[in-house]
This record gives sequence, structure tokens and C-alpha cells, in this order.
Amino acid sequence: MPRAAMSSVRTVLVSCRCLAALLVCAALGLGACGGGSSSSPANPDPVGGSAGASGGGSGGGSGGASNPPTVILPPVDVSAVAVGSSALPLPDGWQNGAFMQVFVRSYQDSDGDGIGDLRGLISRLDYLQDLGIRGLWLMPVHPSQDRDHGYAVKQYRNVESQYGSLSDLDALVTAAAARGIGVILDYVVNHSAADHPAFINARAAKDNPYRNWYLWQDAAPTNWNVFGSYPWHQDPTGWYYAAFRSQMPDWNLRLPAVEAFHHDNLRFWLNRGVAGFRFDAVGLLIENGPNAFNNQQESRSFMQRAQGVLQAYQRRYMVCEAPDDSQGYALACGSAFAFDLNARILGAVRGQAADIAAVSRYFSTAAPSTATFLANHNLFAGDRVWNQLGGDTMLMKLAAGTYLLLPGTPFVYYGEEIGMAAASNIGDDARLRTPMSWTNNSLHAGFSSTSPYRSVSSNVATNNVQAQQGQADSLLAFYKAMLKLRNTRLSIARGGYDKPFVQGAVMGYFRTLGQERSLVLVNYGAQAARVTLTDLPAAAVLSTLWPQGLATTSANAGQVELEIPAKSLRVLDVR
Ligand SMILES: [Ca+2]
Ligand SMILES: [Ca+2]
Repeated sequence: MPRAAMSSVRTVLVSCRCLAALLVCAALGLGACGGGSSSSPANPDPVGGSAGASGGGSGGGSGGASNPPTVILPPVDVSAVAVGSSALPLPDGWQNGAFMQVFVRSYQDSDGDGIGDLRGLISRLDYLQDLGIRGLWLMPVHPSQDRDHGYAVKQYRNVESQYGSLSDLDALVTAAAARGIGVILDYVVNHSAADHPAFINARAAKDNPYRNWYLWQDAAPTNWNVFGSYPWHQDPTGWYYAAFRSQMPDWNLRLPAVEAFHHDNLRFWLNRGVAGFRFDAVGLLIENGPNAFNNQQESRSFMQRAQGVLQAYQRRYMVCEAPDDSQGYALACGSAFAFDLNARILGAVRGQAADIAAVSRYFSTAAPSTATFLANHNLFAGDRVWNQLGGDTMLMKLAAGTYLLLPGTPFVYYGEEIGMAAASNIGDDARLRTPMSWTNNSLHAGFSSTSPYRSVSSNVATNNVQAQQGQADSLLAFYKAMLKLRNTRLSIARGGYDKPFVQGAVMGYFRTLGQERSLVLVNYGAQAARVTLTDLPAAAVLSTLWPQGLATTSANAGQVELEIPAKSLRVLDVR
């Protein structure tokens, strides 16, 4: 913990005269509501700099005979964090390798409580390294109110106790870096948990110094509809804004103190060697009104400034989730997820011509830093790939080969590499977040020694790591082969995207970096296809990198014909 971390934790005292404070007393389970005298807050000059930190100065005397009962609201750690060591023991360009999106709760349980944890994840780093993964995106690992997905953050500078401790996270970061893997954390910047100390303070009274760290109105605002829901929620002291749900109130990100708080939080983790962040829901950061709450310029500017925080450090990486404005945030964030590509790839894999064309075109205009993926932890981005493609291994290979060889930074959703299915007995997003299938054990999938907190995937019997390891034609082996190409060919990891074309159901393109040139051909069709390339160097030599064992081909006057079997891909070195 940085030097200053505990030096200015601010405690706020509030009178319990009003109903709101009584409710807070009740919610906190504090018995101290019945009396006691006020004492000075630990720091009498809280955030806003205005009077009223103690609450005792406002409200006017009611002329009562006794002192008002007082409750001590929880302190908020808003201490400043300065830039620390900027070094990162990762190679330059590490972020051009593939990431694994990991839900820690479901990855590996180390202590037999049925819940995944950081020590469990550390024990699987060798697997991830062997697979060829160069980065990990950990879904939220902070103490959370939901104690599931983690997106209702209660504390930004600590680790969920079910997952372990800060030192466990440090150990993970160190052990991952030793394997050439950077760790980025999910950072939830739009909202906190309702149980976050700042919101407990904010809702206690209108004059609480943290009041305007959130968005409040006295009366219910009209005409608001955020993706089908009314985002204002009634509380005893007013109406507060929460775009997602009542238990996740939105921060007031226009307030400089709130932005500074988040920047300090980011530095807290960057100073510990965390390699960067995945920022959640950045389209919804700052609102300008009922018809202007999504993708406002102020939100992009906010993220641009967050990028500035990371730029004070070496080789850090950040990526944003902005589902309906991927390219708009690519610049502001440095990298944003391609939510307009994943369904196109799965459509191409099914042989749909419009989707093949769209995939071929994509990186002609998209930022080369775009983060690609097939599926993630949210159903709005699609079901598990196995479910979407009917469990067809050939099609899953085609989908993987498509995005793992394109420009950008690919994000593999944990278990995707073994064709892990959703849970068949769960209807919501949780179906996508089942325990990792390490073995065919129908109770715990090798994820734990006991019954896991959530049921396992529906296809654990067939699609698990143990069954696929050592099998040359497995989906796992294919992912490993594609990642090896990405990790050993700089042109594929970070080269240009040149001369894309579509011939029939075949998509082709070149990846070029310096003298190294790679040619990728993907046949999405149900028949074998012959592809004619016409403008190669006159005596170009094409050697096949994948699949292995094919003869070298030479161009004749810059022209060559290549055969691609149905639903397969071919990668060649061209020189
Ligand atoms: Ca555990
Ligand atoms: Ca917001």
C-alpha cells in the first residue's frame, strides 16, 4: 500500500435526526444511533471543501433538549497515490499477443470452498503459457456487493476476500510476468456498489460532503429511458441515477474530485505492476440529458485522460468496452472491443457471403489496436461459441483461425479454446460463466475438489482440457497452433493488413512487417476451393506454415494457384 494510502481516510459524522440517517443507521446495523456526542471528523476538510462535514452544523436547531444521536458513517479512502515505479518486466509489444479473459470465480479453486481464487489461477499459469497466452484480463477482483460477477465494486484498492489477498494478487502479477504474461484488471468506472462507503455517505444526507460524488435530483426526472429501464431511483433523501440497476449508482464523473479518486485508484494498481485495465461500460460515463446519456464526447474525453494516467508508465495497455461505438473509443482508449465484428465472424464461419465480405473489410478501416473476440461473459455479445456453432469443432476452428490471425489484440474467453459450452440449466449471463472444464468430472470439472458454487458446463464430459491435451486434431491444439503463429511471426502479431480479397467463399489477406510477409487464406465454403493470386513478386516462394507438411510452391510470373480444402485455413510465408 502506498505511503499515503491511509493518511487521509475521511470519516464523516452525520446526525441521525432525519429519517434518511436513521435508515442508514439501520442499514449499517449500528447500535450507536441512540445518542453520543459529536466528535471531529478525522479530516475536517473533506472533498468539496465546504462546511458541513460533520452534519452537525446544518439543519438548524430544533430546540430539543438533548444532543442529536450521531452515527459514524464509514470512511472513504480518497488518499492520493503518486506515480511509482514505471517499469514492467514484459517485452515490448506484449499486448499484441492474445489475452485470456478470466472469470477468477470460475477458473480454479485452490482451497476447496468451491469458489475460484487467485491461488488457483496461479496454479494454471503454466497451462496458459503453454497455450501461448500473453495477457490476462481478470474480470473484477475487487471486494464487491454482488459477490459474483464483481461489477458492483465496494472497494477499489483491495481484493475480494473470496479470491485471496493483495499479496496473492501481487504473487499472480509476478508469476505471470515471469511467463511473459501481463495482467490487466477490470476497472468499473461508471458506477460503484450502493454499499461503497462513498455512496453510503452520499445517500445519508443532502449536505454530506460525498453527496455530489453521485447524481441526485429532488424530484423524479422525466423522459429518461436507459436501454428500456428508468434509471432514477428513489431514496429517502432524493432520487439518484443508476444506469444499470439500483444497487449500482453512477458516479458523478464531472466532479474533478471523483476523477482524481479514480486516477489514484488506477495508480494504486499500476504501482503494483498491474499491466493495465479493461474499462467497463465507458459509453455511459457522463450524461447530458434524457436523450444524451450514451457515447457523449465528455465520456471519450474522460477516457482520454485515463489513458494519460497509464502513459506515465511503461508498456501499459488499456481496452474499453463500448458496445455501440467500438471505433469511437479506439482512439480515446487506445483500444476498444470490436463488438461489430464477433457476430460477423460467426456468420462467415456459417458461409454467409455478406459476413465474409464484412470480415474481409473490417481492418481496412478499423484501428489496428482494436480488440477482437468471438464471445465474452455477456449474453448480449452472444452465447458460448460452442452453443452458437452447434458444437461443430471444424467451425470453431475456423472462427478461431479467423480472429487470431487478424490485426488487433485477440481476447479468448476462458474455456473457448476447448469448446466449453454454457450451462444448460441457467438462463441468464451466469450460463456463460461456469467453472472451467479441466477434466470430465461431472460434479466439479476438475475446477475444485468439491461441488462448485455454480453448475458446470453442459459438455464437460467431452470438452475438457484433459481430453484434448495431447490430441493433435483437438480444438485446443488448434488454438495453440494459431497462437504459436501469432507469437513467432511478427507480421501476424503486429504487421499491416494488406490486399484483402474475397474469391467465392475464400477470404484472403497479407500481413506484412518489414521483410516478413504472411498470407492467410480461409475457405468458409462447404467445397474445396482453388484460389488464384496474380500480383505476387515474379518468382515468389510460398511455404506453408499451416497446415504442416504441404510442399513449397513457387509463383510463375507473379501468379500462383492454391487449393484450400472445405472449411479450413492455410497460412503461408511469402518471400
Ligand atoms: Ca477458493
Ligand atoms: Ca454514468
